Amino acid sequence: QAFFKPIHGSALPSSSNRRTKISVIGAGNVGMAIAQTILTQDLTDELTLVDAKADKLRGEMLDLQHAAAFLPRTKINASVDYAVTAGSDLCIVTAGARQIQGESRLNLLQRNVALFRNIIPPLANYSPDAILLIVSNPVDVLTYVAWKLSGFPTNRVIGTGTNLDSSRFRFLIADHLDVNAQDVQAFIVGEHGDSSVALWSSISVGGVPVLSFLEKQQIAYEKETLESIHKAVVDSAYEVISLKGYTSWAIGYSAAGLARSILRDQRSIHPVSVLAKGLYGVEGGDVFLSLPAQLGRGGVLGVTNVHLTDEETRRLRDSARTILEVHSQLGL
Ligand code: 6V0
Repeated sequence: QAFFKPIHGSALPSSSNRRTKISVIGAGNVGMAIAQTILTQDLTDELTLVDAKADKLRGEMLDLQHAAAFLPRTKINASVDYAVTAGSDLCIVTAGARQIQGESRLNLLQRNVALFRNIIPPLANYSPDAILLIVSNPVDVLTYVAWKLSGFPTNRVIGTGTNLDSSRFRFLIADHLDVNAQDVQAFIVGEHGDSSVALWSSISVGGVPVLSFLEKQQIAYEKETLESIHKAVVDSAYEVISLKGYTSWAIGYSAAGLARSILRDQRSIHPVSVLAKGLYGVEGGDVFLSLPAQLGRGGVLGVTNVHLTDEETRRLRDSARTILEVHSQLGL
């Protein structure tokens, strides 16, 4: 009962079976912002959503499907059953427990680790060749947990890490200099959160290294000014959450950009959470934190050898220590 008739002398060709599939786990504010950015940017042939709340999930799926006439063609599925994720190329995990009033961060983390025990093994089971992209917070610790629970090689387990912090950083520098944020190369590395490290020494705008340019022009800059920009980055998430209750659009674009680099083998460099042990002098155990990493179809292809000042190296190691302390509290 094909809708089309074959032209004379040929059979109807079946669709190409080289299809890409992305699964998004957690259809909350963040998961849906990621899903909608992926759809509008035409990044996949198939998009699958999983959440624990069946009604909300079906509502979100139908709402997206109803936009089909306005979007590139993408098959959209959803289920509470992980079987729906089978054969995914990329699984993006945004599921997370909400902090209960008065609950400690550690307790919230313990609940999220328990949640990951129900999420990661079935994902790994149904898509043994997938790349895992972890978004749920605290993202560095949970990326480590996902790596352990999946048994995947380190190149296929990535946390969104400071990709978003770096985008906020680039926005603030661009705003300060009145240039386009896309012309600002600047990285924040380390923990996604309070102990993140701004790499001031390697910032460039349109190929011009900013700090050495200012020094050559004998333009004085105050260390406090730089610190205040970094502080504004760290405070950004708290500010947005206090104003609208959650953050969603920027992490949506951030995660979709990573999905593009991975699935389209862009080999672009992003500050994302990777196993950092042995890199930049990070020692003391298996720790995931953000470093500028090259991403492609194989996942993490390598970590760039960016120059760090002694101070930046020291701060990065402190950031690693902060994350490792959490590991030890959790008994990981
Ligand atoms: P949300 O709106 O509460 O959504 C979480 C979703 O997870 C809900 O729909 C839940 O039903 C679902 N969920 C809970 N348990 C399960 C389970 N076992 N299986 C499947 N689904 C489940 O939260 P929101 O979307 O705002 O945030 C999600 C996570 O992203 C949080 O941990 C945030 O802290 C984190 N973010 C991380 C960012 C980053 O840069 N890494 C940025 C923003 C938010």
